[in-house]
Amino acid sequence: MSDYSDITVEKRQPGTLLITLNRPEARNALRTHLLSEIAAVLSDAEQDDMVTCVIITGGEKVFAAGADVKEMAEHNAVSLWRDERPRHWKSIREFSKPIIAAVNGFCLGGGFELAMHADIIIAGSNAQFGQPEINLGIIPGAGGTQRLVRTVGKSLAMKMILSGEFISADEALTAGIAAEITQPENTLRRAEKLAATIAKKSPIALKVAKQAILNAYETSLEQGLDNERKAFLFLAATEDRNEGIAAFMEKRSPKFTGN
Ligand code: DAK
Repeated sequence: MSDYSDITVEKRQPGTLLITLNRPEARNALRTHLLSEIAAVLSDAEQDDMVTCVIITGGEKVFAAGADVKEMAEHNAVSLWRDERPRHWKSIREFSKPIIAAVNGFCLGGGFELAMHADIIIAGSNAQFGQPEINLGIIPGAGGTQRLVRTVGKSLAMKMILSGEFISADEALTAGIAAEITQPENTLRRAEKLAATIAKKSPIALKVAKQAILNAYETSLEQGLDNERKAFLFLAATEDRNEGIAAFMEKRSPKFTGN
């Protein structure tokens, strides 16, 4: 799969698709074309039963330095109004399968927002997270003000977005941004191991679980519990649920099909 200029895409192990941001000369800045390539890959992956889990990484040195500032300089209010990027972010947001971000080095601005679109962040110890948009006289534009506050709470979100200061991988772990920290050379390997574990689960249960968790951001506890109950009942009608329970009883590994 080499039809892309700003990313590389590989099926590295059963069930896992690896997307690597590939603009090292611009610290993987997310120009519109790069975002459109991610959206296109995810759109294909959504339909591909061979893909259960997606990893997004920027490599060992940098995840992404944010939106492409040189491209942004060409925009005015009207062109931003017509901008295609919100559509690409929407595609990423609506992808129904699990996404793991394997983050080393700078993870800034739109790059941090991309990582926060992922469901799990594995961070290298050299990772630095930040929303430096305020230094440019703007604010985060791909959900940063909303996702960060929901993840870390008001005080840290305010500190990061109002000051533009970065936080370390350790602070990101403590704040709940990252699920784990590893040595930078192991970040991708750890993400792949986790993806391999996830890819063995029922694809339909994974999607339902992801949606149920994301619903927690949208609803009251009572409504969320009600949604969970309905999702739980829905899964009770799936072949995968019968297979999972049968496999346990028969002391064998389940063979999930996503049905
Ligand atoms: N855009 C374009 N080029 C970038 C870049 C960026 N964000 N970051 C780095 N580069 C380029 C540099 O210009 C330089 O290119 P040359 O000068 O060699 O041609 C090359 O990458 C290497 O950069 P440095 O020499 O600066 O490398 P260092 O390792 O010393 O520093 C750094 C790395 C990441 C700390 C530094 O480059 C930096 O501070 N970069 C800018 C970070 C930043 O301000 N990011 C926030 C951008 S604003 C929206 C959605 C999202 C957004 C907005 C709207 N909508 C849907 C409406 C998001 C906005 C943002 O993310």
